[in-house]
Amino acid sequence: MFSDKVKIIIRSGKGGDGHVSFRREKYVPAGGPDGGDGGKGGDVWFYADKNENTLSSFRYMRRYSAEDGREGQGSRKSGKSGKDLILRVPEGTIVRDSVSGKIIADMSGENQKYCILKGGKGGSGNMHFATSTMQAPRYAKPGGDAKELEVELELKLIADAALAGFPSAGKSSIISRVSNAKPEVAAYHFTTLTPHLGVVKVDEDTSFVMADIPGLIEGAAGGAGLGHDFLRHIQRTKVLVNVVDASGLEGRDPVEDVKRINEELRIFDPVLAERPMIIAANKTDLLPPDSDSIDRLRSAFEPEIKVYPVSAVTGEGLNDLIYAISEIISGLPEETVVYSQEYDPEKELATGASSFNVRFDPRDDVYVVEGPLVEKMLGYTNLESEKGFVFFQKFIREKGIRDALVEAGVAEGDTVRISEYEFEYINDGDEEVPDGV
Ligand SMILES: Nc1nc2c(ncn2[C@@H]2O[C@H](COP(=O)(O)OP(=O)(O)OP(=O)(O)O)[C@@H](O)[C@H]2O)c(=O)[nH]1
Ligand SMILES: [Mg+2]
Repeated sequence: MFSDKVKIIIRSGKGGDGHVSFRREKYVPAGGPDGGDGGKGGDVWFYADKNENTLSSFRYMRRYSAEDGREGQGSRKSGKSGKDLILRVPEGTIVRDSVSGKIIADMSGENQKYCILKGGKGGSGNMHFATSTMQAPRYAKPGGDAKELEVELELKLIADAALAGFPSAGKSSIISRVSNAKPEVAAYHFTTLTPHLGVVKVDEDTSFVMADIPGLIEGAAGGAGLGHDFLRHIQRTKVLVNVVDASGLEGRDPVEDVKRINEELRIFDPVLAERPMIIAANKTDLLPPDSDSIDRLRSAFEPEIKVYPVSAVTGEGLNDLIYAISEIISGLPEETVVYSQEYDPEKELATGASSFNVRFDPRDDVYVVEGPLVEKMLGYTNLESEKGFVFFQKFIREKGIRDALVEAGVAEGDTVRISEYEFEYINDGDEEVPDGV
């Protein structure tokens, strides 16, 4: 199985909490605050890696987390920062927000490294909060939140030329002769299951990247065979090489084969029909002396599409083919298409932090309030203390959570669940609760 599209969940590290402590020294009864800062949470990065060819390494695990920052310590010691998480992806990988499908980063061109999720900031320890009136602050800042996001990775290979053709036309045989790629070659259809990239050296200073993709069959553009996923890869290639078995040994007609492949390309993306193309008429070593295959191909497609008779077995004609491809590439503009960002996780998730959701759960007969806003509040509020509870009530009212509960149909005496806490809903009117925090 080849995976050129995977969904994973990534999470940056939470910032370490600031620490509350006081200096202890002999003969000093009450030392000053000396709680250190929490460490920063680790970031999540994507690196474009030339040695990676597929996304298959992401198939085994769904969740990828950077390390959390550690809590600060006494004696003004900072907590350790969490380790960054670096995810290596093949060049040409597009990272999308999986919900909206919007592009976060295209790991192509100049974009070789991208920090996709920043770790939470470390919280300040209580050593920072001593003032002339508050000499023994029992308060330290909690670390910044971790961020979590589901992303979809999609690989679009970046190759200059792609070999397209029916199964067993000899695509893998050709690429393994002319480049450093060594895909499997065999006499059965669909030998190649994943795209292979190879570097073709034309001369001392010229080379290009060639892609061997799994065989296409009729209906590939509509999802038949293995082809559909791989057609995506050739959208970015500059030159298409239509590889055809010119010997017609399997009882096929080479002219028809070329037409069918072209038709699949066109259906998949009409732009592909405009791409420069050449035909590699392969297996010439098997041609009977009186064969008219090459002539028929030429008269059907030249001069628009040039035909190159080759044999991947004897090597005949391969040099001419390589020069022809190289010539076309050198006449084309250099730049790779790099998609621009449509979704900035930093911004989107920051606004997400103020969100909450209210729903009625009929199974337990409770109203559930959930989301980063309440989770965060509960993280720094002690509901067991009176002050904490007063703050909580005020928060519920001011952030519109009570209104949302009312809208969802809550009535006096109903149960409301927030995280692991359950409360009885009491309509406390709109009277001001004294600001106790
Ligand atoms: N005689 C001869 N046989 C060839 C030539 N090129 C390929 N073959 C044979 O044709 C068969 C298929 O070759 P592959 O290179 O695996 O074909 P492919 O197009 O990559 O096939 P898929 O990966 O299944 O799409 C193998 O048995 C090859 O040895 C050639 O030029 N001459
Ligand atoms: Mg193959």
